[in-house]
Amino acid sequence: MNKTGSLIAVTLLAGGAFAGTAQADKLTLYCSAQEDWCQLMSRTFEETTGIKVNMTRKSSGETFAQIKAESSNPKGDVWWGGTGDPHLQAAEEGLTMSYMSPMRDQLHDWAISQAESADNKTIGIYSGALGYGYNTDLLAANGLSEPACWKDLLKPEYKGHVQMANPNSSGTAYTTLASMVQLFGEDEGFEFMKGLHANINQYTKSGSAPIKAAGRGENTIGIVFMHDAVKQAVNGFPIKVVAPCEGTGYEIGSMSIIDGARNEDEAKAFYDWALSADAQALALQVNAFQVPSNTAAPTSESAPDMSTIKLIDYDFTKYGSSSERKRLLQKWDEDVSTLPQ
Ligand code: S7P
Repeated sequence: MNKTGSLIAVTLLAGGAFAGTAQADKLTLYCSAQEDWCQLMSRTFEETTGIKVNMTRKSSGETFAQIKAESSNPKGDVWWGGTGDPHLQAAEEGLTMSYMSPMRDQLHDWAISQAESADNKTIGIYSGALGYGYNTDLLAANGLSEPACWKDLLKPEYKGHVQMANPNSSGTAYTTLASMVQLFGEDEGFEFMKGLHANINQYTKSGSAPIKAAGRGENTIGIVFMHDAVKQAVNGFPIKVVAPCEGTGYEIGSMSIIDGARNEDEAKAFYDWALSADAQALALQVNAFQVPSNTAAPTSESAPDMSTIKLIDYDFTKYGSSSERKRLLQKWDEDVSTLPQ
């Protein structure tokens, strides 16, 4: 059997059996989920297929920028994880390729909608709601009131106590910016971001860093995906998770094959495997509490219950478009990040 044929055999073995055929082949994986999850996915795929994985973890916006910079000589094969908006932008800019996985009929509608809106150049692998978390010990020690809404975070008492990532590098932070614009309207959304800026102690590169810092007691309030805050609480840190009272945005975490991938067959084998229930169940081993896109994959009892959270009707097509993402980021750079604190 030739290389392509044997990989397809690996991919299509029935009943979740991706195992068996040892390959001396390789895959370059760009990963934008949490480092521990990226490593577990890489290791398990290697063990399952024999395909050697060279994985690099970077935040969503950073990975998008890297794929764009490498587009004349692509080095990566698959981009797995990270918020859907930059995956959609990559699709629109021709940086990723169309692929119809045989695993598609096992997925939730929202995962397939993500693919359909981008000519099948990306697909949903998980979803999760945006919110924030705070360190209950630090809040009490500083005599601060308990925040429950987005607008609570503008109170002067929280000056220097709030952390979020930079929306240029981080998909989480871009989701925050786009969510505020959709929730409050563009003018009020940017007024909110300006007011928030006055209370921010640091814009981090990675989206989950603010809540990890809160877990360690180095920051009080972190604006993050709720599942990233739950992970800190489950790991034993004094973190309370907030679904903001006004409502909130959410992500469809995505996966794409890079256009011009040097290892296209291996990329498709990874893609199919990553959509399986078995691969998605690995999330629970690293306390990744997103909602998986495979309908048969288990969800933890600790995961935020999306049905009880007031979610906005996030317009992924608009806010994942190249023009809108560039415009909002430029406006944030010029009108918000330059303000004195
Ligand atoms: O895996 C956790 C998670 O929050 O990380 C992704 C995130 O985009 C990566 O971090 P950045 O915000 O720094 O880009 C999310 O997709 C995912 O839910």
